[in-house]
Amino acid sequence: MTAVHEEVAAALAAGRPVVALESTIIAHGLPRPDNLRVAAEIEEAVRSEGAVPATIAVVGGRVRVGLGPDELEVIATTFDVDKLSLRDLGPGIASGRPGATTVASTAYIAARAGIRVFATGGLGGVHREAATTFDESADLGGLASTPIVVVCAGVKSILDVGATLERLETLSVPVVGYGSDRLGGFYLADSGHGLPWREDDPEGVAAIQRARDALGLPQALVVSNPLPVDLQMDPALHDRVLAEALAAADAAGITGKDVTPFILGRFHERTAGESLRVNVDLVLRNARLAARIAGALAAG
Ligand code: PSU
Ligand code: MN
Repeated sequence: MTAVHEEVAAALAAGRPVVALESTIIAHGLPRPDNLRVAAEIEEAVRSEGAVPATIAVVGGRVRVGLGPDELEVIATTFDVDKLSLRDLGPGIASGRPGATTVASTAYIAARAGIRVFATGGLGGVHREAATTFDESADLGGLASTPIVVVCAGVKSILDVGATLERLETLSVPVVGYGSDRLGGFYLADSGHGLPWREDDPEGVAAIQRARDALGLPQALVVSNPLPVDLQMDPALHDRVLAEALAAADAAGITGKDVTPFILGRFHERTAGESLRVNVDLVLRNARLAARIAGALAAG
């Protein structure tokens, strides 16, 4: 059922650092045709810091932990790749169709394979209209039940970030700011929310995860790696496009798992390449930091 790529298997067996990467960002979060090139760049960013990348997806009826170039291409270029969160994994595998894994399902598969660190872009969470739609990402439940370090640029700024932080607190998911006391704002440097814990080097994060492991705590450790201000999207552009995208999603009756890809797609259409540039910058930064944290964990 699960096929671990031989380079990943060898690294895990030898205790060398491995970083899991998700595939929904490739299939549904980034525009084509850039997504295939970016997927390779994310893997290269992990390698540049001395770790082995393990991009996770469902291809050919099997869960793949580490993709070859052909499998990466299937995920990046196939029309209508399924978006598989945790509840979709069973049907998605049984269908035989290619499927991209979200934060929740990637984390689950990675942890089961023995991978300790995972890099993504921005976390899913509580949507802005959740009080009436009940739309909360399954990422929250996944993070509550999967022991792995998740490096992100905060919560996606299209969400209700404050409500998401409250839910993470309720679910006992720790959020640590890397080099900052503030939660990253995904496309923006600062979400406007402070964090209770901060670390300034990979060893500090590794020490936290070792302490958690020793206690058998089942949740993920979220590491917020905010973009520096000079790399963020222009906040005025962000707010304008977001308001327009939320209204468009509402008018088009978009619901369920289509909401996030729709709004991110709208950003890619309406910011003249700026959302792509920012999304790539933040995910490459997260991949490099994740590799350094995996290195620190492997060293200890
Ligand atoms: N980060 C990005 N782009 C993305 C995602 C994260 O920079 O597309 C994906 C992740 O796979 C995450 C998903 O799990 O968006 C959340 O979708 P939803 O809100 O439907 O749970
Ligand atoms: Mn949702």
